[in-house]
Amino acid sequence: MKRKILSVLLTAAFVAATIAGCGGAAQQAADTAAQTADAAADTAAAAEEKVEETADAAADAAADTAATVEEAAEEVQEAAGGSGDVINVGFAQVGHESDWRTASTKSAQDVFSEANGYNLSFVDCDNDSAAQLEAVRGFIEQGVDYIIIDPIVSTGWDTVLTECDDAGIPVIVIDRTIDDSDKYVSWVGSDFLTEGKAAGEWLKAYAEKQGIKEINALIIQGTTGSSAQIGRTDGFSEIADREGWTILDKQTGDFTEEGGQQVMESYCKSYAGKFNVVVCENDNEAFGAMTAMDNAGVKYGPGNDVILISYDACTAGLKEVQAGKITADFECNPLAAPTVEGVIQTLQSGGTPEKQILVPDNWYALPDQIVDFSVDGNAQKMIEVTDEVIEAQY
Ligand code: GZL
Repeated sequence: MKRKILSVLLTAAFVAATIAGCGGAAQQAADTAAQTADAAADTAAAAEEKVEETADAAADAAADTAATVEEAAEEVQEAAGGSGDVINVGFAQVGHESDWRTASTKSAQDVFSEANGYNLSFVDCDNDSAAQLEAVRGFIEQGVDYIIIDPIVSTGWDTVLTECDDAGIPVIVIDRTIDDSDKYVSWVGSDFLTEGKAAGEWLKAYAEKQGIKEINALIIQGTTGSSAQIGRTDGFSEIADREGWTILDKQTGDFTEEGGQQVMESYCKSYAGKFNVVVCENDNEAFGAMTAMDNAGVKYGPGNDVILISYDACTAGLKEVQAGKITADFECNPLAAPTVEGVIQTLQSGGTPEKQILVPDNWYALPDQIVDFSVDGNAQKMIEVTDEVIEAQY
């Protein structure tokens, strides 16, 4: 618009000069005015172009600045351990070794979902302790809000938990325990020692009912050094020692079906005809032991030579109880994620959660194998395995 006004004024000047003075001097003046008008118009055009270029450059610079500011804001939020409403959770899971583990992982993924307001960083540590420590350090670098750990083994944790503490990231331990550090907010899980004692006290009562005088037991242990293995072995051994039973051997099957089968194949060779009880520290090991005993012609289950005891009581395990293969199954409940979420919500609202939160377990058998027994003076209730119970199991 300015350019247009300027052009009109200069043209008017040129015309005025022409009218005012015809002749040589006048012509010169007119020429000069025309040249001036052209130069002014060029200057105006150049000025406008410069203004437009400057405006464009300023707009670009402003856009760049805005982007930089947004990025910086996101980084600040990340550094503060999360952006906005979403709660960032890192979960270092043991692995994928058993039906129990599958249920535990699904429970966590269902609870810490995007729909529930979480961003879950999940690492399957494949039963590798070094990988698990690395996963936790990765969560620290990510700047998550909370770290959940199901510790493969119960020691070697204090250094990395100190790093979490220094980073201001609360740690919640789920399922297995950490025994060499207390730098975590809460532990949510089962009482493995009680599980072992329950299996022992049940066997004592069941053997009495069946008129079995001598117990010669073989144990297929879980992952060596895991609190689940330690608790179950110690609990059962405490009753065995008290009752004068013989534990012929204890070897780890690493909580896997393959491990259970390998150990049982060796047992069937080394202790042929000498054992009447097999204790598997989880159902997947029991499935493997069943295959090995089938192949070796060993009869197990109610009414047969060998009593087969198992832990976890997953759906597939209860089906084997119902089929008369596993004689009694001692549950370890994997569905602790909702309780862990409760711990996180308590922390979010500035509260202090309990340090230890026990998840209840149940014991399962068929009617003829259900007997009354107590653990540490507490009467125990056994649940009859039925289609409905199996349907409702994890
Ligand atoms: C027990 C859990 C054990 C299960 C196994 O709480 O850590 O690990 O008993 C699993 O099935 O592999």
